[in-house]
Amino acid sequence: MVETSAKMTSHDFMELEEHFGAHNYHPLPVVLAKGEGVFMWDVEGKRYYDFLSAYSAVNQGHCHPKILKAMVDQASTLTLTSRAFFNDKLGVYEKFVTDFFGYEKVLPMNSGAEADETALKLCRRWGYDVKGIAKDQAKIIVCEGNFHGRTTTIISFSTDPDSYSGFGPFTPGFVTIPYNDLKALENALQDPNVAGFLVEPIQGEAGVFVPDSGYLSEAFKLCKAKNVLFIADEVQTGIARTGKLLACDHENVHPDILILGKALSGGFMPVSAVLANNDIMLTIKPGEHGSTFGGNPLACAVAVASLEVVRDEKLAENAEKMGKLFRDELGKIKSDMIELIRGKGLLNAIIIKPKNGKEAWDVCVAMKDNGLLAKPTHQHIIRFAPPLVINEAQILEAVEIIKKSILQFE
Ligand code: IF1
Repeated sequence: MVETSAKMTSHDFMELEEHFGAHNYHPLPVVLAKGEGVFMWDVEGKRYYDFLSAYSAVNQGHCHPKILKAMVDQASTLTLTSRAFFNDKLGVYEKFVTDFFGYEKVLPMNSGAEADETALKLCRRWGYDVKGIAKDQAKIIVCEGNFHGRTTTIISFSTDPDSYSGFGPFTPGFVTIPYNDLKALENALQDPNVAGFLVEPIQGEAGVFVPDSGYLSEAFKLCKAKNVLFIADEVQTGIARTGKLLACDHENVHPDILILGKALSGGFMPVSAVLANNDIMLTIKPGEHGSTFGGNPLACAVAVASLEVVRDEKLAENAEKMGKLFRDELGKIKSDMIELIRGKGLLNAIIIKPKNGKEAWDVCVAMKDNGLLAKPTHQHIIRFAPPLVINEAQILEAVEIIKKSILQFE
């Protein structure tokens, strides 16, 4: 029996999740109750730097007042109509977001995985209707180490056994090539049934794997030469995280299909989007795709406010500057546990070399105790992705916490 009362401790809340929640996560032992800007507070009132930002969903900082106001105003006016009717927020948002990213059309969804699924369906449809691929023969090229979400089709082309094992049978029609390998892409593109190439501009789950400079622009060119759609999953890398509005902007690539999620709502609610031009987007006709919540007025109001914050507070510029400072300062820490520091803007990671049996998880627990939250990926990598509103003094203080935590194991 689990008691619930006003005096509940972190331990009690963790026990509740253990008892009543599915065991599909293994969180750090911290129970958060409040967030503001770059900080979060636990149930006992201890303050932490947030160096995960909910996997880059909270780029604008926790509970940003401008997004909060847009949300509360809209929530007290109209939240959901379904797409059976028009609403007075959707078109306004659609004009705003297509202008913002430079596309003719947007298709609104909710989660990142849904937007990826939408992009895959859209790509296949374009492959049949425009490119002329024979029925059910379309292929989409994907990369080893990819992460695009948890749906059955998406895990069908995951190369991570944790993601796909025991969940088959799988969706066919995907061709896997190594990431950051242009020769492999060129070879795979020889097949005339290829309709698209789906790629993360930086691989997040793979451990913030930054491809060689020139990879994205060359890959885009190779796709164009074979009339294949270049589809960028910027769910994690997009919306100022890497120091530009989009990670593809670093190489002046304008994807044929752009997938956004996470920070499109500043962390307030699930809002995702697929952007493309008319020749692609209009291949899907009424009744052929949709979602109850996609394009709801609340999401539209929140998304407009979230993007205005990114623009008005120059978050891409700040991410670029603070990211440089962060990597420079991290580089000064003298510890043989730090094997490598990599990243772009404020999407960074360190690779941890285990020492005396202590690995990335132990470093994250030590950082938590010292007041900074980050999460290991793949045992030996720690991702560092604070909200993009972070300032210089905060970066320096955070690096001190990281340093102190790593040096604990010397
Ligand atoms: C979890 C990772 C990050 C994504 C890209 C689509 C989606 C994601 C590039 C799906 C989601 C998440 C989900 C989160 C952990 C996380 C993650 F470690 F698994 F890889 F961010 F780095 N495309 N990424 O990164 O978006 O459907 O979740 O809204 O707990 O699974 P979603």
